[in-house]
Amino acid sequence: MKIYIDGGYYEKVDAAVSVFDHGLLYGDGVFEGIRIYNGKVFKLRAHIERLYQSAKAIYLEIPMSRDELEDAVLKTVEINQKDNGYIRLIVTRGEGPLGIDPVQCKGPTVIIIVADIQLYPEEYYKKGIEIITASTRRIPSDCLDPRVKSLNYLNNILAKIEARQAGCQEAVMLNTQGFVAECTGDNIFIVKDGELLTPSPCHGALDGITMRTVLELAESLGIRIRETTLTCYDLYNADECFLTGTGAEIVPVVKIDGRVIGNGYPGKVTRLLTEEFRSLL
Ligand code: PXG
Repeated sequence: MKIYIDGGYYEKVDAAVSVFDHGLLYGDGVFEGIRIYNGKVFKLRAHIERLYQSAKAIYLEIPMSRDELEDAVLKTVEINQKDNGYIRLIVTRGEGPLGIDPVQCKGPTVIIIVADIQLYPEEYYKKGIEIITASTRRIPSDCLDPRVKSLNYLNNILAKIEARQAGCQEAVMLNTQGFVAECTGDNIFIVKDGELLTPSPCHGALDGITMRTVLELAESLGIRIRETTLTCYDLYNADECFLTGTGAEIVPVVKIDGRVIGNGYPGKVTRLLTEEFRSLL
């Protein structure tokens, strides 16, 4: 495995950043998770764009152009000879003094890791998964815009622990008003009366690239779509529910907080969108 750090390539054992890097000290940085399918990087430009927008929102200037970063990602994939896998692109504030003020940081650290992806077992896609609502809320958008994919995932991690303790893989996170935002690492959709509904970023969701892809697919299939306000009541009474994310792709949900969703099996719209999504890869 060859890891890119600031223009150089390092073996895993030698790939290191300073303990004074503000990414480590304060979670001060941004990242992307990207898939490689059959030798092709999926939606690379969209991920690069989101990374730059996250960085801009936190006053972090990435020390290379979008084209240069895209080339660096493609070169790292090529060097690692990965036809199917996962790319973690990270930009931290870089090394600086012990203190939150980033003014004396030397400059951002850019890291590209190409690795294997830990996939959900196929059974989850066939049968669907059970999820819970976490008591840990999503950080309100008036504190940190949910579209910033920052290195600080603490509240998502706390919600993930709640999911695990309940014997589930994922948890729904509500915003501080009690509306559904998303899951810990996935966006959430429901189907109700033939319409496809998902919370919008203004409710606390990351502007997911898989979410956008699914909305586009649905539109092209003539399915009515709406980014809207959802409550737990809406989830419990949905005809279908599924999650989307770079890691999960599209995973059906068949039980939420002990309530069976629809008939308890992955629904028709979910299966159709999954088929269409897989045909893109
Ligand atoms: N919400 C959150 C909070 C996320 O972190 C998504 C939604 C889905 O977005 P995309 O753009 O991927 O459709 C994410 C993405 C991991 C991992 O290692 C997590 C994500 C992506 C890739 C890997 O757990 N989260």
